[in-house]
Amino acid sequence: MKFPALKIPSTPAELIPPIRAWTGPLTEELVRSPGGFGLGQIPDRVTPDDTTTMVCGFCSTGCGLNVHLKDGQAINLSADATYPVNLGMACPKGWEALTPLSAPDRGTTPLVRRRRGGPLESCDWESAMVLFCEEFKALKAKHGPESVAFLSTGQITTEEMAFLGCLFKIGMGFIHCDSNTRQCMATAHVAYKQSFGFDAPPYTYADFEESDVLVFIGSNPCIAHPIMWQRVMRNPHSPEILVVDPRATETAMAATQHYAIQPKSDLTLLYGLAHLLIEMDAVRREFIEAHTTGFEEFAEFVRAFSPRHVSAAAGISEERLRHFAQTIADGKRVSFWWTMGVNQGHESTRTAQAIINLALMTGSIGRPGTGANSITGQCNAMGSRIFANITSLLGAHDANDDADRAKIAGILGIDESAIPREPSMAYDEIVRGIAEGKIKGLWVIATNSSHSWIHQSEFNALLERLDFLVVQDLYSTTETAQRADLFLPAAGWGEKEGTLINSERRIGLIKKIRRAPGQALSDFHICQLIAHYWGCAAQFARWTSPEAAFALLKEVSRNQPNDMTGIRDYHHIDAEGGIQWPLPEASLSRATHSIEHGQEHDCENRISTERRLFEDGRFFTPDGRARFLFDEPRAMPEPPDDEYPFILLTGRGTSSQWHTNTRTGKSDVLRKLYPAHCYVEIHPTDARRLGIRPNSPVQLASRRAKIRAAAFVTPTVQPGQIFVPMHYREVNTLTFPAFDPHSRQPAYKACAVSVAAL
Ligand SMILES: Nc1nc2c(c(=O)[nH]1)N[C@H]1C(S)=C(S)[C@@H](COP(=O)(O)OP(=O)(O)OC[C@H]3O[C@@H](n4cnc5c(=O)[nH]c(N)nc54)[C@H](O)[C@@H]3O)O[C@H]1N2
Ligand SMILES: Nc1nc2c(c(=O)[nH]1)N[C@H]1C(S)=C(S)[C@@H](COP(=O)(O)OP(=O)(O)OC[C@H]3O[C@@H](n4cnc5c(=O)[nH]c(N)nc54)[C@H](O)[C@@H]3O)O[C@H]1N2
Ligand code: SF4
Ligand SMILES: [Mo]
Repeated sequence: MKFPALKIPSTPAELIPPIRAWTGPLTEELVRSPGGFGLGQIPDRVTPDDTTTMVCGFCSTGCGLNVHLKDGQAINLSADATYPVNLGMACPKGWEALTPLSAPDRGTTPLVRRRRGGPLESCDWESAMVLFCEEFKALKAKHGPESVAFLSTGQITTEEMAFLGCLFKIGMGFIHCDSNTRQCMATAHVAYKQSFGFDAPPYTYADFEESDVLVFIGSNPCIAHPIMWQRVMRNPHSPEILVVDPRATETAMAATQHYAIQPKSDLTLLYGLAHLLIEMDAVRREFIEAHTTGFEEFAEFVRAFSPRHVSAAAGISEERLRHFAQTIADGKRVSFWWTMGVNQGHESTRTAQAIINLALMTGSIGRPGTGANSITGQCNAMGSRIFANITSLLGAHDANDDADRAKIAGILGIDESAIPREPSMAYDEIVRGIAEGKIKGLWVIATNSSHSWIHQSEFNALLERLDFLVVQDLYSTTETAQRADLFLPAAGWGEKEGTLINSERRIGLIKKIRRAPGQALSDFHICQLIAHYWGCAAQFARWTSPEAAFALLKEVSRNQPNDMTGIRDYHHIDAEGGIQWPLPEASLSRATHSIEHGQEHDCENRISTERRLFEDGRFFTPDGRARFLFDEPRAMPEPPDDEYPFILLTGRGTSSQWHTNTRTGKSDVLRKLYPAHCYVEIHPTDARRLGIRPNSPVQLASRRAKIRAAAFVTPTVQPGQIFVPMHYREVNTLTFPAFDPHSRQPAYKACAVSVAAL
């Protein structure tokens, strides 16, 4: 990185004068003035001494939290009893959501590294912006528009994601970008798109309460989605709860049936269940004939998946397999739920579709208590899947369809030729691009890739090869930020406005209930600033505020399956307790019409709080039919052998830890609720054989790294398998970089390791 002459450092954070609200155009003068960023005022939708409701910014459940303010400062929060998602409940992270915002390592000014190996030093925004633009422009001029990429997130607002994607591709003229949603939801996205014609999780949380059979596959909601699990616990039908997980998780222990299958035998198991359901004649032929295609071929295909064959592959007795199938056959309202045990695998898309196939063949979709339901992860994974402008054109449009291009260009007020036609590389391809010297600049926003990406040591070594690395985060201390050439301090949840879309497609609002520290800016505002300095602000003249951006996104959604043109504005979302898509404008005018005729007093009451998709049996494919999609199962990419005889499973450890712990690690309360150092769950038989005692140190080794962990001797893992939570930095030094061919999602959940006492 070359370093231009810059005015560094700027005014220390504590000397910054009181912040004035910024309403005018983004002039150089305003930008230069540290007080000119419009950070300070609590918008008028929040009253300074009152309580306001907003959604939580951790997981995709999207709970409503009441934030209590005094003198314009958020002082406390509580779970909202009226919000339709959580009905007065919250998990430890939600209760502690304000604490991480006050952490001492918050970024308060931009930071720059003037020389390789040197420290990160404070600078002002103008210098940071000049550097950002000069470096990326120089790379573009020298190496072309494919030489700079960004990696972003499912954890900023929908408006910010959309702005970022448009700024990068349309304004700055680059092509390659992806987000941590690839690590998380890419499989569900591709599976739904191929099977249903659109990325559309069909359920509403009421389905947790209305099912009589719930099947959870590779999903541990007790830990990862505790409030969804509370909804299951409210189910009044004494449901059968089936859990498919190699581990006896907290969820499995609370279930009525646990199938501790061999890791990555899900696809075979699911085809085996389809085989048995056909054999038992437990399929709904009328539904299949009216609403699907490909069933006959699928039925022929699963003939080979005899109970004997499946039992051997999955490690489940034939008798139990039959019991599993019989439970589905006996259910009146069967729902299937899956999460990362499915999405993070080498054949994950077909596995997710094997679940979808079971729902289709039994007609378990479009009715209360049913569905093939992917539970999402991050607070705005759903926003990222549709509006990030990364893999598809904004709002799930097609960058090579002329009508779509014209529509988006018209809404954004830009020249259609500015929209690139080239597809973006996926996350792993961007990483490969760095290795091959094609990607030379990287901008990382709201993700901590240096901890969370698979085969971490390779990734971190590759970051060293970049000419310029920018990291935009709340904290300057993250593993990724510590490697940056330029760090941009971001405002977090609670310090900005915008919308998040939860697992059941509910659009919820976050509000600004406190000032960001120092000169930290919202990601939205940083995009405005970059547009200004890059010289493309004219293309973003309509993106004046998050709410103005939301109005654009509403238009983008018009006539799409996720049509949300019926949402009026942020106040409407607030008043409704969140609004699920779709809500086309037409449905709202019907409501208004009935008010005029005196049938309804309050049009808001017209929107039911729990809506599911496909009630009419029509899917989003061109012929309106869902597809049965399937493939032969393939062997695990790195199976255990003599040298590395254990299978390493990874995932969430406790409900108090969030991913790489940059936020949850800042709370004294949460830190008391989980082990401080990396631990490994190992079966007592294996522990005894290897001379490992409870709590003693062990070495875990894969072909890529060796790490140290404390032994947690427990029968919840099977012999020959171990589990390490993803929250500890070490874990991804071990993982093996294999990817599903359709979704390119990393197969985090299984690789070969050895275990030894230390
Ligand atoms: N507390 C907390 N909650 C979170 C998060 C967090 O970091 N902390 N993160 C959020 C995010 S982004 C996500 S994506 C979700 C993840 O939510 P989940 O997917 O429920 O959580 P994981 O623990 O990653 O994985 C679920 C289970 O998959 C199992 N598994 C491993 N291999 C296999 C296999 O081959 N087959 C099957 N059937 N199961 C297997 C693991 O044993 C694990 O119990 O959680 C969200 N909620
Ligand atoms: N081995 C293994 N690895 C895994 C997984 C696994 O199961 N096993 N799960 C994968 C999954 S599902 C996921 S989702 C990923 C998660 O991996 P990451 O996304 O890397 O994890 P986070 O800790 O959530 O990182 C988010 C970062 O964004 C910052 N941040 C928070 N809010 C904002 C904001 O508003 N603006 C900005 N600019 N920054 C913000 C936080 O401080 C934090 O540094 O990990 C993946 N990695
Ligand atoms: S369950 Fe998820 S959304 Fe609800 S309070 Fe906990 S972290 Fe927040
Ligand atoms: Mo995730």
